[in-house]
Amino acid sequence: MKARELLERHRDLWSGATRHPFLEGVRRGTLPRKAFERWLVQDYLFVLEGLKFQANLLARAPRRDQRLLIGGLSDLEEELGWFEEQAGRRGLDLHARPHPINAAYCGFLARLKSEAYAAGITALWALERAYLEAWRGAAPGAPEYREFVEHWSMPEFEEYVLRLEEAVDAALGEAPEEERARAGRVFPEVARLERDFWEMALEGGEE
Ligand code: MP5
Repeated sequence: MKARELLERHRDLWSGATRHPFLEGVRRGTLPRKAFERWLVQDYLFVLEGLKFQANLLARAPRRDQRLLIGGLSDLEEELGWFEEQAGRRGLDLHARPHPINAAYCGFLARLKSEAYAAGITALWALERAYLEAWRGAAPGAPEYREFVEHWSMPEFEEYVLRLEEAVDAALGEAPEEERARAGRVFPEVARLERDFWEMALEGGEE
């Protein structure tokens, strides 16, 4: 099994994760400001958890993936600073409670810390690839959101996602059958959680 096959196998779910009215609103500039702000605050909390998840993955990574994951971690830390700046500009408080949908996604990542590396690297690739496709689909984006579209559409980010895909293929290539199967189930879970995350941002529910 290769990473690409997972994309093909779950095409409908993947489409739900990467195309959403939230993103259409970003593209056209019709997204309610509240929805964007909700997404911004919740995504900051998600990235904070993502940093811990990735640090744990690095600790277990084969030698060949260490540089890639260290680079990713360093970018993530910078991204947190960028979120803080963006939130400050908009007067948003980042000390919010995670929305239940966000908490579910973070819980899923936390549980992967005690699973095989192949499952973890598959999840990381899937969630980064989801953002690459989602934000690229919103390009060029309304002026007020353009910086965000560009952030996850940069060629450097695409390159990172491609390197992660190679890491997934290598990990799947050497994992025992049971771990490969688990990685195969992790992929659609990420796709569902990504779709739910957009839904949460757009629909809100409890703050
Ligand atoms: C990413 C993200 C991409 N920020 N938020 C969600 C819900 N999924 C994926 O991760 P990164 O580390 O910000 O590129």
